Amino acid sequence: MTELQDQRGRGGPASAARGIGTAPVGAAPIEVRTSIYKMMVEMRDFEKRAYDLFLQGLVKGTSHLGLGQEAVAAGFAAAMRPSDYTFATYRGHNHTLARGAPMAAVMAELMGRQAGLMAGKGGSMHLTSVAHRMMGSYAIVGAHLTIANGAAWSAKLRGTGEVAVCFFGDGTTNIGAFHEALNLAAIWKLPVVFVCENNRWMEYTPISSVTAVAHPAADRARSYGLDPVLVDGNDADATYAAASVALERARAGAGPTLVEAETYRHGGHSRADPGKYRPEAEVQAWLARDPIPLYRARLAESGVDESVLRRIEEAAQSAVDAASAEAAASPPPDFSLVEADVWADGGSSWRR
Ligand SMILES: Cc1ncc(C[n+]2csc(CCOP(=O)(O)OP(=O)(O)O)c2C)c(N)n1
Repeated sequence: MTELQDQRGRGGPASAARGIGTAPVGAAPIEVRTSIYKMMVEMRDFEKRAYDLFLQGLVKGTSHLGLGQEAVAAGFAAAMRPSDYTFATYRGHNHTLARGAPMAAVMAELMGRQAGLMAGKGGSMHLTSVAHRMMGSYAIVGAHLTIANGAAWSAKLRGTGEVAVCFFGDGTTNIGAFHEALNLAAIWKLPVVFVCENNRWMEYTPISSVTAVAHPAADRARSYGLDPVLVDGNDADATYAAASVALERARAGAGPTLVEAETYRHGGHSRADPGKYRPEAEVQAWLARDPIPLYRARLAESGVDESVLRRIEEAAQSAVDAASAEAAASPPPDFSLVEADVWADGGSSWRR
């Protein structure tokens, strides 16, 4: 391996510009790869519909789409065991769906309906489903890295073999909690995988303008005694391969991994942001590397029949139609729920 372990399958526009080589990645079994494609198509259709429903005034509050970043969520989720934990940011729709949370409940949550994942009281930025080991979407940048450490420490003490996987953006690497969490995880050899989804922009600021190194996560790994891992985040085979290695390492007791997945958000930072501050050539270069058509072509090359791919796509559309209708038919949360789930005992008697 070179100084920077480059696990990227094809290399994005950025890597081409920097002349970083491309490394082949071991392909997963074809059933796993078609399931990854299915996940990505469902995420894409779900988020596009969520955006339409936002424009119609039906999705409430703010939301942050992961359009363009699906290969990170899908590749990792496919490699995880059902008992592993996910921690995500406010850009967490894809990660929640990837862990198997029902689409109708996620859509209803975005719409503030009682059938929502948290009875419509959390909304897009707080998606959580403990039953699916989706341990929350965190709006405070960096906060959840230390919480993921807690879950990993608990798993280690209990000897369960569970791994905590924590997703965050490139901007998070300049937050104190990032460094504290990485250091503690390394010292205690915690079974945790930190995944930086480097989409190059932290809100409206390019990460390159505020960071002294080219790879905001990978270039800092050595500071914690970890090997740098850089992966093409738009290549689902590459994210799956990187996830498999990191999860195995964690389960074997070898401690944390810090993965930097290079990717791009197709839209703006949050719901109403058109993202016009980004250079058009950059946007176009990344749109040309959309992870979904790339993966579709790769599967077709690998012998997956066109009819199979089309069935997956039609089924995803039908699932989103059904989920949206079910969510829209649900009422807003009943007032009686106002004090439910606000404290660990499910009530608020502790306040009195
Ligand atoms: C501690 C903290 N500081 C600032 C903010 C405001 N804020 C919300 S999102 C964001 C950008 C984060 O960028 P990044 O980590 O790259 O994630 P991305 O949105 O690209 O997924 C900021 C600064 C916040 N939510 N929390």
